[in-house]
Amino acid sequence: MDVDALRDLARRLACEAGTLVREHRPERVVVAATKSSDVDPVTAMDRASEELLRARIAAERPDDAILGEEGDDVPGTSGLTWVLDPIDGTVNYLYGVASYAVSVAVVVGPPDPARWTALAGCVHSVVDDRTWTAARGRGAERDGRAVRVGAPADLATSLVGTGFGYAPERRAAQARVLTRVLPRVRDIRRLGAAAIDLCLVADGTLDLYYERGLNPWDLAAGGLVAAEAGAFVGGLRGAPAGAGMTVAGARPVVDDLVTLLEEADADAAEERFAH
Ligand code: LIP
Repeated sequence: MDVDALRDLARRLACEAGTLVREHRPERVVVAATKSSDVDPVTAMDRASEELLRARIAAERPDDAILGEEGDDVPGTSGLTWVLDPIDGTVNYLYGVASYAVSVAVVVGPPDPARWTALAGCVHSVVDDRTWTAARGRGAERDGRAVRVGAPADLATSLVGTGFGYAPERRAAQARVLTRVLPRVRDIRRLGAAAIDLCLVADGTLDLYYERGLNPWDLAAGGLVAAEAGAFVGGLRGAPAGAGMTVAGARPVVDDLVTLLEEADADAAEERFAH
């Protein structure tokens, strides 16, 4: 696999879709539809960005499969799957909060974070044009310069990113976990786009990150960027990163966060607490 060529293609696709999103943002963005809940929006631009990405991949890599947030899965014969988030941070895009990105990754194996091997990826931050890239075994970059994960002294002085799901029960459980985490860290940042959060861990802007409920397209590219920058990227109780929990950060401090989240049952099914 020429992972450098795959990384360069991921960058080109993410930046092209990012230009579309930036240059064609309407004065007033409206919700085109809702998905998993009334507050889980999709906009016309989410769909347009994904259509562009799919068209380019079909033209340049016709044998590859596609797994995208807004469209149907496309099967392939090459064994490679492109994992697409056309706008990660859609609520931020909707309100004009400047933290949303196009995320493009390519993986080999089953299109499942627990079993795939990520080969290359790019996260392009639309508003400020920051672009993080990574290729397996080749390290991670931001705007063409190598990045390394920060080395926080301890959990108590760590700046931690996190996020919340779209379902009320999920949020109630995440709020409960937050009451256990907040007293134990420097502070929390809820920036609203997991792909960017993971890349901010990669370049040391955030010390740690955790979130329950991520979809494959939220973590595919950002997770590789963080891992190639030297971060641990995984779940709880030895599980891989995925919907159950995604945690990222430098060892040994990230291990203290993992322990805290395990003690707080942060990966427990919400029903356990819905009373
Ligand atoms: C978002 C994630 C974010 C999470 C939101 C949502 P979307 O993805 O990036 O971290 O907190 O609930 O899942 O829906 O904007 O692609």
